[in-house]
Amino acid sequence: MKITPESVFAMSRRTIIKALGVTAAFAVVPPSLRASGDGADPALTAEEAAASYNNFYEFGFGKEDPARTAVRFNTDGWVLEVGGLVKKPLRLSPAELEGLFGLEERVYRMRCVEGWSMVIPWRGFALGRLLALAEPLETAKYAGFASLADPEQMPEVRRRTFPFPYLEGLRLDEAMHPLTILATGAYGKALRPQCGAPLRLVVPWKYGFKSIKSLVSITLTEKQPPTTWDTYNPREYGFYSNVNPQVPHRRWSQASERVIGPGGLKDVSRRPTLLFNGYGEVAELYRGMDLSENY
Ligand SMILES: Nc1nc2c(c(=O)[nH]1)N[C@H]1C(S)=C(S)[C@@H](COP(=O)(O)O)O[C@H]1N2
Ligand SMILES: [Mo]
Repeated sequence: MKITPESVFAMSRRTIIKALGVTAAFAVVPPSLRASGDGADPALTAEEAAASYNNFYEFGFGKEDPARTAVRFNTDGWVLEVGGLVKKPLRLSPAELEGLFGLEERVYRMRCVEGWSMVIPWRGFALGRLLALAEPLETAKYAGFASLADPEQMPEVRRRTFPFPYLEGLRLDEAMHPLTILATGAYGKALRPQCGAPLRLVVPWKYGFKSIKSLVSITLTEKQPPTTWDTYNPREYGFYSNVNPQVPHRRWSQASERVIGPGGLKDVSRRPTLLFNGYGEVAELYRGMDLSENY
């Protein structure tokens, strides 16, 4: 069904869920999952800014490149593979995923390791529900994620300027955490190419680079999977990459951030960065771990 983007925000949450044809059982989101983490209802980043200031290296290294070079990104016939240490390997299209799991709106803050942040209304479902369907084996401890690397469609993949495919990884308990979602939309409509169409990961308590775009595979493993940034520069980018104001990047402080607000790229205000990006409920995942050692 079609949703008019402009009318979506005029609707109540309940109406949105009805309009999306999502059953009530799927639609119930505990307040802690909707809230910004510190209780305040955050002001959404202007949609235009979220769609024109992007990191998506496959489509260029400049912030404005992906919006331009990804316009004709063709995602027809897309299949997400779930495999590795699972009882039931899966191959599902984005439409099949939406049919299986429904869609909920999640307003999350996104904090880039570079020091800027946005507040984005995603539309998606908990990754844990998909992983449960695949039935992880006892031996599975991690999930590895890979983006599409199509030289025909992605200029930097064609030029081989960076180690593509872009890879990411999570510990299995992080991947199963209810805050971790796969998004097929944002701002009430399907994801734009530059934002990771047709399907991306969103892990709101970690730096933005963990939220891998244009996802084609999820592989459960026993050992920690290689990730693009940790392989490329392990001193600066760790496997965990939890947002943490007390653990500086090697070249800059992470104590505060520039929030891109409702007025877009001209509406930027500085605020203190919060531990786990404000999503304190994930702290239990790291009990007993030294967060500056495991950065
Ligand atoms: N495949 C892929 N995924 C990616 C990236 C990328 O270059 N390639 N950039 C990451 C970084 S650094 C950030 S901050 C977010 C940006 O998401 P946005 O452009 O939707 O704001 O995507 C992440 N996912
Ligand atoms: Mo980022």
